[in-house]
Amino acid sequence: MLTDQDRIFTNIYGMADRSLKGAQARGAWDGTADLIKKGRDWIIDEVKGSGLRGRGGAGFPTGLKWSFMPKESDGRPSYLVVNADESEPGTCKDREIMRHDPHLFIEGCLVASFAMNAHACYIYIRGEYIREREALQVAIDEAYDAGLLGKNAAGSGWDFDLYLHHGAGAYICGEETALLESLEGRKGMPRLKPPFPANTGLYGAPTTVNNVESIAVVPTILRRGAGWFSSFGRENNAGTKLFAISGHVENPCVVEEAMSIPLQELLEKHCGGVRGGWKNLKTVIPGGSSVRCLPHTVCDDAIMDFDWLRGQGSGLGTAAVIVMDQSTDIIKAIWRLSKFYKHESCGQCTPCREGTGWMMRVMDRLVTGDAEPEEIDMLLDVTKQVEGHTICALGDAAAWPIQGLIQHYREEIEDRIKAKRTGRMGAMAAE
Ligand code: L3W
Ligand code: SF4
Repeated sequence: MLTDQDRIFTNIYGMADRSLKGAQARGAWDGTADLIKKGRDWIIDEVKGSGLRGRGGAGFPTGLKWSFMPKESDGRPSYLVVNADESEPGTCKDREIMRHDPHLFIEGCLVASFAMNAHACYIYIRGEYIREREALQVAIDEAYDAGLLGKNAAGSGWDFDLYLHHGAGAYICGEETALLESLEGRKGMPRLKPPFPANTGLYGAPTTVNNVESIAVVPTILRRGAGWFSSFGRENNAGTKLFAISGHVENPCVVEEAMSIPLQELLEKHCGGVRGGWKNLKTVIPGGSSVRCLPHTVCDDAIMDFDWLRGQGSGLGTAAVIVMDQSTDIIKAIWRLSKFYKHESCGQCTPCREGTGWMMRVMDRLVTGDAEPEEIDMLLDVTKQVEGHTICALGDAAAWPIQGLIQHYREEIEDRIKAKRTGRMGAMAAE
């Protein structure tokens, strides 16, 4: 269990002063130059040793990703790009960092950029986050005025500039290569990987794209030590983590907890539990909408980390925990996600462009019970044709929630089709 002293984000609810002065009083920008003077290898080794895995959805080891960046310049600049496009349904954790604890994040941008030999960092923030970008810009301006950014940033000897770029509201721009396209001024469409951004990223130069939370935790990891961070959670699932809990709980919230906390403990300790009690729980989507749901029977033992949830065919994703109680029409809930993915598909690859439309149209019929029973297996088959056959992960993201629905709630779908048919036949007999 995490105590208040263990929390990295001390102003997540905006109760304290978020200005530079307030942030410094809570420990931000403490000894930044000393951290930088310990050198690149030390920083990357500490991040590797901490076990930090990317907080944006994929859970890729952060230190390893940084080590893909070239150590020496080949004439091209290196860039850090921070993905602040936070668009995954249910996800609102980075928003709290940017509006209430922006200085920890900005300090992280400097330290991480130095470790990757980058003199410039771009933060790509989603268009709808208007108040957040205002708060962040105020903090960036404060940091420049105080000499923490710019030439000889924070007295470290490293020249560093930080730019805030506003997105325009497309989910796909949260995919790292679509984000880079958008940053370069083109339509946000994912690129084929490889090459990975570490090799050919922004403007063709070596680039690392990291999530806001991944970057914001780094200064504290360096100050308190890799061993401190890795003491939370299970092996390979280390650290503290922001969870965004929404849906049918008494008090939805964003909270920093230890990784690997049991789901029931997370909900009962911080959210007042499931509306109507634990037995009233129907399902949980544990990692933003792009993963398979967990039925109640699995939720009883659920551990909130990358490996446990993957073992159940689901995932931690962005750790946006969407809770649904027994009153939920689960078919309709997943149909709504299908509609979302169809709308957000960029359309450049056929399985996703056509598949998301197919899936949504069958889901339309499942919701009303107007489908033929054999369409359930046909829909499952379509999800398999989409999964793993697309340029980016949006295709998988559209397929997995439907697979979870059919895996865990097939009976409910069949009952609805049966009820509709019986009703139809009853009406025909009455005629
Ligand atoms: C160099 C290699 N770099 C991998 C890098 C790669 C990327 C990271 C992870 O995200 C997830 C999906 C959803 N050499 C490398 C390499 N990298 N191999 O590591 O890469 P990857 O391909 O595993 O994932 P991804 O395409 O970056 C897909 C989740 O993201 N998702 C979440 C969306 C979240 C939001 C939000 O609101 N925060 O939008 C959406 O699909 O779960 O697992 O940097 O370059 N050999
Ligand atoms: Fe675009 Fe979908 Fe293909 Fe991704 S999977 S590149 S969103 S069409």
